[in-house]
Amino acid sequence: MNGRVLVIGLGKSGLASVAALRERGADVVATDEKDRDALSAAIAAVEAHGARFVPPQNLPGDASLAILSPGIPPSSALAQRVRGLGIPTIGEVELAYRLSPAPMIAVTGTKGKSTTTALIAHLLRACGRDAFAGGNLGEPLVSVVARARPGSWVVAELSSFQLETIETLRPRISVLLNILPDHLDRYSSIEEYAEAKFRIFENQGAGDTIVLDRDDPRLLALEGRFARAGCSAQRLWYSAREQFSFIDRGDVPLRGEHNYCNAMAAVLAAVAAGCDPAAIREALRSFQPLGHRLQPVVEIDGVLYVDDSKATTPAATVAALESFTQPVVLIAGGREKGTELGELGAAISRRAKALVAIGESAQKLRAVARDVHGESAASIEEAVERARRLAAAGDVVLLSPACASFDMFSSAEERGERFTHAVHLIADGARA
Ligand code: UMA
Repeated sequence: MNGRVLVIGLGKSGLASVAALRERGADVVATDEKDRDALSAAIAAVEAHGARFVPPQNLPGDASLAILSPGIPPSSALAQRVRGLGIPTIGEVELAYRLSPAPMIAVTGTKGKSTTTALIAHLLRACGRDAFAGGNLGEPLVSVVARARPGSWVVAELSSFQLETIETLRPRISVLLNILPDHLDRYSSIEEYAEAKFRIFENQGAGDTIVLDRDDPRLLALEGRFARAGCSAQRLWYSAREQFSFIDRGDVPLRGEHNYCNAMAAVLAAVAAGCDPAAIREALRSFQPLGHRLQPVVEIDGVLYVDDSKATTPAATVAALESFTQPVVLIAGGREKGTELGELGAAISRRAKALVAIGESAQKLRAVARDVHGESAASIEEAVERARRLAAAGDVVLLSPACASFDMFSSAEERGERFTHAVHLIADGARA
């Protein structure tokens, strides 16, 4: 790659872009708005790749391309300044697409993206294909595509943030699972958020496939739009209310109706990729759920502890609550993202016997769930202890926060690990 490239943001996405661009011989300059002291490890990594760090006030005017990290909105002052210098700006996933030797299956939606992405990759591999999964899921897409070959499939989880900065990205197969309120701290409305997600289809055409949930009214309404735009990509619709020809509910090794929907989407994507339906059905049974998603931890004194730390939206927690028939002691709360809590409050009242609230949103959650017994805890360890006292044999203690983790933890994974650790300490005490 010729010329100078500016990488903006030095988290996972930015550092992976620096590495990929340097491997292709680009002259790379990188910047980040964090305090320089907090950036020492990132700057060392940039320099180890033979690239150079510049503070955001010293941007190079001569860069021919800029790569924006998903956490930095294109409307931010920094991104605007870069465009003001006349530097064309794309996101890391657009860069990954341009560098990829393999066709892409892209998955978006508000909830279920990671499970569906991992499931598609699992189904393809079990059917003898070479598949690599990544993107919003964790490993940056630009690193994933470096391992792919022309005969492979790249299975990409794409967030609305990542889709805001695509240009030519054209999935061979796209999957849109659902649109529910999320990230309303970045978007002015759910419509604006939905439009970012709909960009997944914008370059698709003849020979491509679009997989969608017919039960989501925002998605069903897209059919009119596709028809008006003369979209020639094939559409495959699924519905939990209709007969599905490839699998039964009993074939899905994951809890909850929402996971049946994720499985139907994944199966259709695998069928579109040319896998044999009988082999897909067989492969589905051996899928291992991803961590921190309705993951059973251990049973103590007849109480099942479940880690659903990756539920970072109210809708995800509602789905989690609805996947149990037993009484639930719910641990929830954290940093809100501007979403409505009304429906969650109703689901807690319907399904939970008690709520232990944590983090910045603790008071607000207790207020919307005032019909059930509520307590607040200052740490996840205290929350586990309170939940243990509130639960009786036959109950479930469920960590399903409905919020982001960043008020108390560095990530949703760390929150889940701290929960799991606290639960194991209780289990050890119970055995002693
Ligand atoms: N930064 C700035 N200015 C800003 C914001 C951030 O300079 O205005 C800098 C920060 O100082 C930091 C860097 O940018 O050094 C962080 O970049 P980032 O926020 O894009 O985070 P990454 O570590 O690169 O992780 C990103 C995704 N993060 C976001 O979209 C916020 C990860 O998704 C993704 O896994 C990773 O790339 C690899 O693809 C996380 C996420 O929360 C899990 N996603 C949202 C979600 O799932 O709801 C969309």
